[in-house]
Amino acid sequence: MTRFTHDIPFVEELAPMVYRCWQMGWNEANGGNVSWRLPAEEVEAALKGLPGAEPGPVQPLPQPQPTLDGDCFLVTGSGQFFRHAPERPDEVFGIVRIVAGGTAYEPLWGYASGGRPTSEFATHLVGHATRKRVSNGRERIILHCHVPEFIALSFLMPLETRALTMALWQKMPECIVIFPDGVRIVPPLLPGTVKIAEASAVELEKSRVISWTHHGIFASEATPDSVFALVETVEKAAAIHRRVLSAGGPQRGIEPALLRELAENFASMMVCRPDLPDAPEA
Ligand code: 2HA
Ligand code: ZN
Repeated sequence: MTRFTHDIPFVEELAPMVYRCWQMGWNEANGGNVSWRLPAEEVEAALKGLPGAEPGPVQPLPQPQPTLDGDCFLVTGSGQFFRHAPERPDEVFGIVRIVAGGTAYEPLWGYASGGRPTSEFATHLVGHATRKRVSNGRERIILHCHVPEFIALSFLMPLETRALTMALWQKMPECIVIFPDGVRIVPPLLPGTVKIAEASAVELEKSRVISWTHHGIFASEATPDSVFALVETVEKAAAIHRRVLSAGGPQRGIEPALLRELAENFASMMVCRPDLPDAPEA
């Protein structure tokens, strides 16, 4: 396989991951979006002297994000296809800087066909503001995908954070280690609105992974690789759970006692302690 290369190292790293999301069946047509918070100095160094790297007109943001002022983001464009990322990276992606105290953004590179950031940009920014604070700056990338098995569960299960989290944890031992913060549910809301952004921010206070009911997953992590792995693991557990439901429903699940042991043994690999039911009194 020929390796994808690009003058901007962040584009070189992200475009193959985005293409892989399409291959996985997670991002059909223009479905889904991704945004990556980048170190401003590294963006400046990468764009220096690059053709097409001209700051564009400053655009207002619907929700001010003062804690992101000065931050740069590599973001997929509105209406762009994940499938086209390696072929037309300068159309699929753009780089923007948050300016004016977090009330506006300035395009720095990309969106070559005259585009602009994804329609979900406001939600990505509120998500970044929340997760940057909660993770002390560790998390930098947010990925939104239309993952089919995970979406299917929003038609098959009660819309309850606890029930969904337990169902997924109880399907594979890795799950509680990889997403000990669980999966939190956002009710069905219109995509691209301030309302979904605000509802998402509430749930992102407590978890890196949220379910947009009947729509998809929205997940935050440190790197393209780690956010892909997080989504991949949740979707795998959702697939197992959906198969079990399709076969008549579970006869059993991984027991809470085993989940507690997993949480103890792998504590050093986990982002937090999982919220598990207490062990029964001996
Ligand atoms: O089409 O996925 O949520 C982009 C989207 C909106
Ligand atoms: Zn979507």
